[in-house]
Amino acid sequence: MDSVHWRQVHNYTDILYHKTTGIAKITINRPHKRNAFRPQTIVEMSQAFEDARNDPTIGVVLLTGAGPHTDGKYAFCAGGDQSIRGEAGYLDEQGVARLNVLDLQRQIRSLPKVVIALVAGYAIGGGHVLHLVCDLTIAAENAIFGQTGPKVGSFDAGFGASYLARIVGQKKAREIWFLCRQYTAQEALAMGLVNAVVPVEALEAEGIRWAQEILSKSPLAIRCLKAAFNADCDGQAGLQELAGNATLLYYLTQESAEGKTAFLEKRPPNFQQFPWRP
Ligand code: S0N
Repeated sequence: MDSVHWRQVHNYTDILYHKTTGIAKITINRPHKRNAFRPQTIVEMSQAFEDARNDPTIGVVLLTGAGPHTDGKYAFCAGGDQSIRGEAGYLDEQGVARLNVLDLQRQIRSLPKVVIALVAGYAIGGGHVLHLVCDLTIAAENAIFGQTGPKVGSFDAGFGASYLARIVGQKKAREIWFLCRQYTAQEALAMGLVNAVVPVEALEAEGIRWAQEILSKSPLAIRCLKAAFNADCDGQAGLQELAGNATLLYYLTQESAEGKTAFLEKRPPNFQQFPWRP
């Protein structure tokens, strides 16, 4: 693997945001809470993902959790911060209850770049759903996966249920939610929940290796494939995303440009020059 130099992009309170050639890295930085998120964490993650989306030099985003904590334990993310859970969601600085992680889940899925979760330690509750909605997951050998909703008075009936079932199957998804057990990295690999398991000290290097392999491929091909995988699960919203990419590709053609140019030149378009392909 080429060694990389990470450049810090912005000073956030709850996350770290770094970039290197082709790759952005978002690190949830609340290890004292096992990287549980509060509304501010989600706002910052959303801003970083938006920045990565808008940066044409970035093709892959790594999502991970800071650690280990001072007690030696690792966490990717332990879900919503239960200490600030109010009656209608997680309270922000102004005391407004929010469930804004749902917006982030959609943002990650519709990001036209590849998002790889690097999971060391706990990926639990809403933190488990976060890795789930990433395109790929690389787990450290110490990773622990699970849902806690029915144990702690919450549930994710969106991607957390239906997309989980698409990945691991209906029976296993129901087991995960109904029993709230914890699963090892090897168990997660066996059920198709993660793509690879590596020693914790090799986790970031492995993520970079996968990212660099992806970066050598065609950006538009990867973009359309991601939209196609989403379209299979996301109904009209998924089709809209896939269709948007079809429009993007069409805009790039001379055939599409002829329609615009003819309009601006106040003449009839000459589409006869383009074939009706088989
Ligand atoms: C992760 C666990 C298993 C780790 O256990 P361990 O190693 O024994 O550590 P602890 O001593 O328990 O924790 C260390 C310190 O970290 C704090 N902490 C851990 N998790 C959280 C958390 N989620 N919120 C706040 N604090 C947390 C501990 O309190 C402890 O601090 P100190 O040392 O000060 O006591 C274990 O920690 C665990 O089980 N954690 C709770 C996991 C959990 O239940 N998470 C919430 C699940 N629910 C959600 O995530 C909501 C999902 C969601 O966000 C959502 C979904 C759909 C629709 C809307 C929403 C939405 O709400 O936005």
